[in-house]
Amino acid sequence: MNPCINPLEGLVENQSPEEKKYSQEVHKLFNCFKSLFSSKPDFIVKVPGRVNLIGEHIDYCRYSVCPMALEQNISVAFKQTENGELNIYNIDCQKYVDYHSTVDTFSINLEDGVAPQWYEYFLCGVKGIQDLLKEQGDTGKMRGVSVLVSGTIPPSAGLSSSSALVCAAVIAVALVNKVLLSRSDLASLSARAERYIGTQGGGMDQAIAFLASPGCAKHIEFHPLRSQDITLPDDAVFVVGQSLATKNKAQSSEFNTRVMECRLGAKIIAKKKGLECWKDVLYLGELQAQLGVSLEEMIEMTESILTEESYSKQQIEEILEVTEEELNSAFLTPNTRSVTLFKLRQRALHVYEEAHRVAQFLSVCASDSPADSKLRQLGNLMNLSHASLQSLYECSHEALDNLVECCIQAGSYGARLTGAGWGGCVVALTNKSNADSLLKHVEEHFYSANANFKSDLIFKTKPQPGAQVFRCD
Ligand code: ADP
Ligand code: NG1
Ligand code: MG
Repeated sequence: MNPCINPLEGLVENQSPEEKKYSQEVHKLFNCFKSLFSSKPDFIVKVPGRVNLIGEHIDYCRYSVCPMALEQNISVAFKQTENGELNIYNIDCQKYVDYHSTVDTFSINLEDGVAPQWYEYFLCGVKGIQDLLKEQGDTGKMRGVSVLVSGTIPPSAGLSSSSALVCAAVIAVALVNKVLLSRSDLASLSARAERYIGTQGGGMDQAIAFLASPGCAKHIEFHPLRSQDITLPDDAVFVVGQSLATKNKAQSSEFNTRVMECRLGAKIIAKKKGLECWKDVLYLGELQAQLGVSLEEMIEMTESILTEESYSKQQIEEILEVTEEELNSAFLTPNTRSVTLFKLRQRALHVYEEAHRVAQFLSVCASDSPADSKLRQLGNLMNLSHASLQSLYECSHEALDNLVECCIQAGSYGARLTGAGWGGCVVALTNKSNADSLLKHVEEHFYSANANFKSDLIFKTKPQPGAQVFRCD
């Protein structure tokens, strides 16, 4: 059983230098909150960003993933309000405008092709707790919050700034409403809540935000949500670098199109294999479980059943024996209804092969091979993952490919895009003795041509704990 978020965990004395560094951030946020609201916050919550080592675009197919939590985080100072008021401010008020509403009147307004407002990610968390209170038959008035948000996760860079913000909102609204949930339940609720922003994510980001442990990566499985420490080779160092291309996932339909392609591929294979429940099958992982076969067999089946390069909407309607209206309303999201061509084989092959790579990654970590051989095998799996995201899943970006290549030139065992892609970050595996020279090489060869180098563009990861709550006495 995972411990509950403990609101009584105070700002401790005798902190390590690392904690003191954070403590300065906390004090800055605390003081800004005091001057903004003329009273101190009740709590400050800190939620980490994450990097996924392997297992990309498979969480929403119910396959497991291997993320770790980062030092970069979203921190939110907050206090309960009277009359259900919501006052949402950002410390970077030049970039992020404030928002005022109430728990009864707020709304999340999604518009095709337009990035959501930043505070709408916070509102997703409010809505998540509101749904829970309704489900529980709570008829009392929901309490509101005044919040001040600050963040160090580069936004739209695949390190999960959006989920850190949603999870922080869930914690804040849960605490002022005296809702006590386990970390696993908070993660699942936050994953559902973030879907109000329009993206149909699988839950990896919210899971690691709550279930991370310091010093290690986690193997996260879904349905039901479970997590286990991954013992990485002692000498392994994971480096994360920004490609400098960004992508807001809720602005375009690409992320959801991938989710729908996986869903439609699963349904078609299920129907062609004669599964009675084919109409209910939503996930490629669920399909494998229903058929009771290995990942290798799923790969062969995908190749023999999904033979077309791409499928038109009409072809899919004919195969599934549904009308366009049924396809739109029962299977597709609002922002994927106008998609005309779906690449079902390529997406399903990526998913089954990537799920297989996750299993191989874990078995290499658990093996007693010599350290250097382990690093080579893990690096190779990361390279294969990137190649698959590039060619089968088509979610890479020229800047990501160049940065991956640059890391390999710098002696990395392997490198890949991390997070959803189409921009964002790369994660590269190296060893302790090569790590600094890799950073220098990438600074000189990638960033010198692209940007004024700042040391936070590329960094060695130090896995952090999951969400923490500090009480402000
Ligand atoms: P990511 O890969 O970082 O999760 P998304 O596109 O999913 O990228 O979400 C990025 C969005 O999250 C930003 O456009 C912004 O609206 C919101 N966001 C991220 N960080 C902050 C922050 N520090 N303050 C306010 N909003 C933020
Ligand atoms: P980012 O990189 O945060 O947009 C997204 C999804 C994850 C997962 C990865 C790809 C959300 C909130 N996050 O992450 O669930 O599918 O892409 O592996 O939708
Ligand atoms: Mg995101």
